Amino acid sequence: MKIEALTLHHISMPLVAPFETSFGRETNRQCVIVEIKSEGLIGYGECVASRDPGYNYETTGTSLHILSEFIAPLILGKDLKNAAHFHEVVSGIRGHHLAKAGVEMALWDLQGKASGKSLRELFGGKREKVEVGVSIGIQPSAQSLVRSVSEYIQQGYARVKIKIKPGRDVQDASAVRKEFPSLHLQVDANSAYSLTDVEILKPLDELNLLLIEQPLFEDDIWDHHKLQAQFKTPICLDESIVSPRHARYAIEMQACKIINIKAGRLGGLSQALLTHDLCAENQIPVWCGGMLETGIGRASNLALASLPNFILPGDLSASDRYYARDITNERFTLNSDSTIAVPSAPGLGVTIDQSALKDFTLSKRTF
Ligand code: OSB
Ligand code: MG
Repeated sequence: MKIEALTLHHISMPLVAPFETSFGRETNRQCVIVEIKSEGLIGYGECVASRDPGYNYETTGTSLHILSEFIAPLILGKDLKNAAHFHEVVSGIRGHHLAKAGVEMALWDLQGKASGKSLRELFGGKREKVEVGVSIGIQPSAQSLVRSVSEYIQQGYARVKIKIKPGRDVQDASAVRKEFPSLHLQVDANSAYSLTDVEILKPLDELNLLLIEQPLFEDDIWDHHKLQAQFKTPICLDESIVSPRHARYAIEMQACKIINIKAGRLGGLSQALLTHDLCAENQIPVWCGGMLETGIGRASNLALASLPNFILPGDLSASDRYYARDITNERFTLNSDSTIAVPSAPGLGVTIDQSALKDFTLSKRTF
């Protein structure tokens, strides 16, 4: 695939409701849409870095810098063997996985369009629809959280994740569990605790949770091992697993029993596929994480989640849970069995609403 032009769209989209985590609150979600021209086709990708360095060190600003100054010169005018080849081409750039993954997604979209195959087919995914859940941010009170959970259950979500932080953990989770005794429920701390907080977190172990996601530092694996040894509830790592190699460390250290897969965090879809396979070989179930994606990233996540070792429901909700207006013409809807259909058209299987993209654009640059 000959890379003829690269366009970066820095966008900001209003969320239907603010999303609050232990690291901050987002009302408008920023990201970078990557557009690549190759041999008469256009591929799109989504770089999921947000405005602030709260989830990890990357931001829309750092990704625009890395994409413009370092990645664009490495690929423009080049003839790449395929989408996965990109990972080798940029291997000299340390880190910046979210920036790299945005480009790789656009290349997979192109590879699919050129071969007439959907991403699901390219990945060898078996499912035509995937089980999904909803990730609910921190609410003003435990009471309003219970109300919010109840609304999502009514909409058909069969699995709920709630965000926790110090001071808003056991009480919130207990309130939800009390109201919904058999709900598939999990919590995500986004690295808000340290090992000295074990006593605070311990009551969570009695709430029959599916998993506890990333309680400790974003670059830690060893302390998670120590924590997992004290909990019967599976610990699931998100932030800490930044490559297939880190997944291997975590598995060898018995730091977790479940891994959250995000192509962005891992450095691209090729690395997400490798991580999926490694986890499958080691009987570690995985599920697809989310980063409040637009229809572009959501299509990519759905294709990924169609692979067999995606055993738990993903953080992949319907478009209307995030955005009143999206940048894809296609909107994803929830089926009554808490699933969403995997796109089947070539590539990502979505088309761009150009006027929406334009309306949400803060800046645009073509190389
Ligand atoms: O930790 O999973 C996370 C959103 C932004 C950054 C980090 C996370 C999240 C979510 C939202 O939990 C998941 C979704 O896209 O629905
Ligand atoms: Mg998480």
